[in-house]
Amino acid sequence: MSLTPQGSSVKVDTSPSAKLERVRGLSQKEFMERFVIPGKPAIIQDASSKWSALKKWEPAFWKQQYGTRTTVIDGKSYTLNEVVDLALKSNAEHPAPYYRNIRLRDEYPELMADISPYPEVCGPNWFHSAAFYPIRNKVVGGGGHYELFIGGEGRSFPFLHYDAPGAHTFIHQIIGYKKFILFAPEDGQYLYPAQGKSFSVSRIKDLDNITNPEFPLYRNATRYEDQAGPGETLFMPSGWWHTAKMLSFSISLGIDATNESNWGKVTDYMSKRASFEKPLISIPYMAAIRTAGFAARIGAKF
Ligand SMILES: O=C(O)CCC(=O)C(=O)O
Ligand SMILES: [Fe+2]
Repeated sequence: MSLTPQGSSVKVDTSPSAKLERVRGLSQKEFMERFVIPGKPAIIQDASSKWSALKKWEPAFWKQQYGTRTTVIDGKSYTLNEVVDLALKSNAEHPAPYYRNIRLRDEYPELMADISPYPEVCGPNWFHSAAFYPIRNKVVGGGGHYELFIGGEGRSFPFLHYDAPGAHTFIHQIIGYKKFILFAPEDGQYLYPAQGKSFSVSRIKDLDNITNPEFPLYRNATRYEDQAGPGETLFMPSGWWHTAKMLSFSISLGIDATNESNWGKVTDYMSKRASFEKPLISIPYMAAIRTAGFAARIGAKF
């Protein structure tokens, strides 16, 4: 019999994780009413299931087309050949470097055709309105960029967080399988957010090994856990805490979105960040963002 010494690392006992609702065949209006406005996450099974990327973006494609291209991941330089080969060999004991948050339109503009048409059910996105283009890169987190992720089995996204700038996020799974772990915004109080400008990042580093003395409130949080495969899209409403872990070689594409349903949350997030990062110019900065939002709203159908 083994006794656990007082105050040592006792794993937090969590109840089984809840699953997400899976949907297909919904119009933009139906999806808005059932998920976006109530702020409910879901897995959409048919949003991007016809993209040519699903057949084309195999490992061999990346190696043939871009193998000699170099990139820096966590301070170390790799060729795309290495990124792909390491991701193919990756496992939980030796997880590969994660090529992540790569802006597709900037780095691989010719591949935009492979993710077209962008699904209507994932819109509207005010970040894509002409009103936002002049200031888009000034918005915290970029605002509406198509971001590419290539990684391997056993590798996790490095931290639990909710997305800047307080936007909704769609993660389209293109190749392989990815597990997502989510918590509702109101459970943020149990997730130990960092102080200061990193308020949307949790101090919990390893969700599979949470210890009670360090994070006692975690046991009160409801953990949602689900996975997406090729052609499936995770919808995460504004403010949902999350992280991800790859279950195989994986390629996905993420994008953040704002519209009438979450514009207030986006401006709250940006003004909170600005109060830490740009205290001297936060008033004109927010005025520019609110003006862009106002202009985007005019002419938006939702
Ligand atoms: O798919 C993933 O690895 C999670 C990505 C993510 O949460 C992010 O880029 O903010
Ligand atoms: Fe995220």
